[in-house]
Formats: sequence, C-alpha cells, structure tokens
Amino acid sequence: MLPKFKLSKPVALFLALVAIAAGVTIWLSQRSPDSAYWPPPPDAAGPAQMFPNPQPTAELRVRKPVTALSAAEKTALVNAIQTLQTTIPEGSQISLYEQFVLQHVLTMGFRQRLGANGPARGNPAHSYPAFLPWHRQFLLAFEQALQRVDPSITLPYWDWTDPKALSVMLQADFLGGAGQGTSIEIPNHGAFTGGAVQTGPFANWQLNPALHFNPMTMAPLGPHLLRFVGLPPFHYPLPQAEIDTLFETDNYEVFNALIEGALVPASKDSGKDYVPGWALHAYIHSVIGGSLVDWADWQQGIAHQLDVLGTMDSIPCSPYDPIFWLHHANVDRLWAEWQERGHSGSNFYPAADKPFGHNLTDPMWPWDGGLSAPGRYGPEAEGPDLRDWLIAPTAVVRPLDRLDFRQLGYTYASIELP
Ligand SMILES: [Cu+2]
Repeated sequence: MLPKFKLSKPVALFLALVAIAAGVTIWLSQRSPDSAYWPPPPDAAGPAQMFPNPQPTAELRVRKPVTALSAAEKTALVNAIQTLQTTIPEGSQISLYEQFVLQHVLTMGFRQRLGANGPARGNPAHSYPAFLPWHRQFLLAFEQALQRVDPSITLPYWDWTDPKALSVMLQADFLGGAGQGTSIEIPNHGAFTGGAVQTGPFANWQLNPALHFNPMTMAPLGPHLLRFVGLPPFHYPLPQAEIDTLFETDNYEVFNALIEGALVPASKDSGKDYVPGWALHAYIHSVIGGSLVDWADWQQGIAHQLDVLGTMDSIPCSPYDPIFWLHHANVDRLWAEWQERGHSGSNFYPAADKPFGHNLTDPMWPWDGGLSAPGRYGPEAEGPDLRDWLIAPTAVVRPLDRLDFRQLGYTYASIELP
C-alpha cells in the first residue's frame, strides 16, 4: 500500500511548473534546428522523412580548377582524349574527337551566301545570345564522351586569373608544351617563338588539314597542333578586376557579349557604357594561339586582327587544341556564378526577337533534329564537303534546357555548395 502524501498548494504548483519546464527542455533538445519541418507531417514514416535534407548537390560531379587535379586525374583526362582522337566510329571519316571539331567548324557555315538551309540565322554558337548555352551543351557532350571512356572523368576548368594554371597545363606530362620552331617578330617588342607543339601527349597528333585552317585566309595551318603562347599584346594572367566587371551587369545579353569578349566597358569620358573590344574568352584564345594585331590601332584601343597564328586563335578550329575544353569550362563556370548571384532561370535569357537558334526555346544546331543545315564551309572549294563528314547528334537541345547546370549533373568547386 502506497503511503499517502498531502502537498500544500504552493508546493504542488511549483512541482508542476518544474515538470513542464523539463518537458519543454527535452522537447526543444530533440527537435531539428530547421523548425520548418516540425512537427512532422502526419504521413511521415520515420526520422529520415521528418527532417528532409535532400542535399541536392551531394551527387553532382564537381568541375575542379586545373591546379587541383592529381597526377592520376591528369593522366585519366589525357588518356581519354587520346582514345577519342584515335577512335574512328563506324561510318565516319574522322575520329570521335574530330567530330566535335567539325561541329564547331560548321557553325561558321550559316552565312546565307554559303547556302545554309532551314530557319537558323547567324552563327549558332558565337556572337549571339546562345554563345553560352551552346557551349554549355558542347562541353557536356564532350565530357560525356570522355566519361564513356573513363567514368571517373570530370572536366577541369582554367581560372584565367591564376598565374600557376597556365604552367600546370603546359607541362609535358599533361597538355604539352608551348609551340616551338617558328620565330615571330612583333613590332616594338622583338622576336617571339611559337609553332608546333613538340612535347607532351599531343605532339604527334596528325591534324586533318580540312579541319585545321586559318579562317581569315582559308589557308591550311598544317598537320601539327600550333601554339604561340603569351605573344604581345596578349598577357597572362588576367587581372581579377576584369572578371569583376562581368558581375556588374544584370543583363544577360551584356554579360554574354562581355564574356565572349567582343564588348568591353567603355572609358568614363566616352559617353557610352560599352564599346567593341577583344577581352576575356576571345583574348584567352589568343593567349594560347597568338594573333597578329595592328599595333597603331591596338594602342588606340581598337581591336584589329591582322592574322591568325595558332590553333586556338582559329575560332572555328580551336577545339582541336585540348586546352579549348578547360578554357570553355571557365567561361561556363563564370556564367554559372553569375546565374548563382541572382540571375538564374529563364527570366535571364531572351525569349524572342533574336536570330533563330538564339531564342529561349529555339533548337540549337547541331542539336536541332535536322531542322537547319549549314552551307558549304571549309578550307578549300575543291576539298571535301565537310557536311558529308558530320554524324549529326540526335538530341534536340534549346537554350532553355541548358540554363540550370545542376540539373545537368554538375557544379563547380568555386561555387559555394548550399
Ligand atoms: Cu566556340
């Protein structure tokens, strides 16, 4: 039999308050800091569903800076590139790697006088709004081709402001050295050297002459990968301040033109916001490829190209140099960062009134299901018709489909994970 206690009213009240306080403390200690999910919904089956934390980035591949690659990662990337370059698919005249070069070359074939067919207008990949989504798709398709060789591969990116990144890429055990064997006289600057890449894994590539030419003269650039690294006026690295100007605009078309490099911020006294220029993406193509400029014009701030020297300086043929992919991964990264800073989604892409192929829901050649076809474009009129070599991709891709990079399964190391 239990003994009987008789509590006075104040003591009973005190004990009741202590009990409530203890209960509240225990309850508070057990609940998630994310109170939006408390209490659990009635149909929640267990703790996993009570505090959903999907971590959408957990399974994303992370594209890293080139300086962060291990020796094994560099070797895997080089080996996969070599496999694409030495594999000639059934029914193709050229390698898997060269199919990518060919797609890029044929984007130049949409000038009306060349006999293009279909609704596509302008260059599907350059000089217009689809520059960014077109190259995002191009890189993704290339990365997927590499992954079919080696599933561990993720494309690295070249941060143009990192002084170490260029020398890391140009090692003989990675992407090979700067070119050698050709002396170039630069007015007021003296003699510089460039030419065929003679060290590293791509030194004995035999480039297809129909896919390696000077787009200003249409003359062949020869059978070797050509580099003319750091020839004046193209200095490396780029100042961070130049990158910062990209993030000052909220306008997609301005951002796209700035990063492509055909537009630069104007000087304060000019009365304009932006003027034609040669910067960022276009400039870096010339840091590797070299380019002869008119010096008198250059000193006036006028970009006037006199001649193309190396592979990366030939915009149509530039994907032949494997550095292209690391360079364009950085273009894509900077767009991704701009999107992250309040410019994500289709409100930040033109919906209409652009040349066909550049509006939000226009299919982008060559991922347009055969809607458009380029005209004849290539180094020699009597040479092969490059259109006959193309194995057209079957996917249909619009700018809208390439705005959300995470949906494509990747992110960048420089983008803070949410
Ligand atoms: Cu391009």
